[in-house]
Amino acid sequence: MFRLVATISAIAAAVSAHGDHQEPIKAGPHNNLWYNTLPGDGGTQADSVFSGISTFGRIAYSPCLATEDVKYDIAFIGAPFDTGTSYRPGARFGPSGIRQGSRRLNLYGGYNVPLGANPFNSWATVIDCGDIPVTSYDNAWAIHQIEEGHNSILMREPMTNASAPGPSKKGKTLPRVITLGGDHTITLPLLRSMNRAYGPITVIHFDSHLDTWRPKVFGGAPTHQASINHGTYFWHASQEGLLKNDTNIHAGIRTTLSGLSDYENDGYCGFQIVEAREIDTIGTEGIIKKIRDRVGTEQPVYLSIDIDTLDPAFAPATGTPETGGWSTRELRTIIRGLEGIKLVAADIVEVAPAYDTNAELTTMAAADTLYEVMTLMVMNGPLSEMSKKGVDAKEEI
Ligand SMILES: [Mn+2]
Repeated sequence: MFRLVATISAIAAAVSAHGDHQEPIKAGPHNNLWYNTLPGDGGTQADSVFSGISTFGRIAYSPCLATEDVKYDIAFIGAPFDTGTSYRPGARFGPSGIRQGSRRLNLYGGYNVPLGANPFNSWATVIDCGDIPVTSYDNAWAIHQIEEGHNSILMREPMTNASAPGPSKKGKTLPRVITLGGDHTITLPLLRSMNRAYGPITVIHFDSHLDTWRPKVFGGAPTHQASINHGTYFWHASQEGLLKNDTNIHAGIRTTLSGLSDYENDGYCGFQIVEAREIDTIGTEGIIKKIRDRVGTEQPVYLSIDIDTLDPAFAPATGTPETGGWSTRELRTIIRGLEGIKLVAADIVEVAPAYDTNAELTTMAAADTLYEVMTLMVMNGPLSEMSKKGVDAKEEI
């Protein structure tokens, strides 16, 4: 009995001691729980990293599509759509899976050692806007919903330097948007939205597949709607003039083809190809150089990442896995090599958590990859300042 009392006293003393160092929680449903007065577990004051509702990296949630009152510099938004998939469905659960996989990102504060910056503690206001409501019964309507939802978030005044000129078509500074897919079809409505803001845009595309297939080749196009899917969306984007001519590049490609004409068609769509196996000869540095040489640092760039860029050993939970891919370490290194490129928006797609390991390999890889992307965006400063920064970065190479 004495030992029990002594233990309780010790706990009470420890809680009291911690309480001396910690601001009391002022609001929230858990504010009366003594253990939430304990300091420093990396989460919000009301929750630890392993409790509470998931947002990307445990950043603040705001239902941006329901209100225009909230301001941000970088917004995460989910597009839970997977009815354009040719093989394994399930990417509609990608946004919630990636958020779950991202919980521990800022447990120790979130400082990115190789890039020397902290995307969770910077000039930028970063929030999670939740998901765009997407119907699973009508692809045409879903694609329309994704374009309009994305555009609503993209076209607002950012928190920082809202009145300064920026790189949009109208010369404005806009916030950046990172979209959590969703199968890769979503990139078509996202590029339509980007086109309304920036005009034709340069794309860096990480994938094991080309995704420029002509609809007759991929899926057979029995109807117009069937012609728009996760293997053809870049063909449509090219036809619609959404891609800036001959400045786009794929990296990580290793798919089988209907024939070499697929590569010719890819060139017509405005892409250069970096094969996954090139890493064996030119390494990550060689791949980074090819991408940088292709897109430069002067123009706005859209970044689209299919998680199947990674080998299925590292990311098994995806729609169309291809062996022979890069490791998570290699992809993260290559993405960090894009420092100084004007990333104005990004997506990560084809994360289908139902096929993941119990250890959350794929959702964790997606979250960590986006951590590199958001760090690059923060390092570039507000879009109003990107021109100067971009030139500086180019000179350093
Ligand atoms: Mn793919």
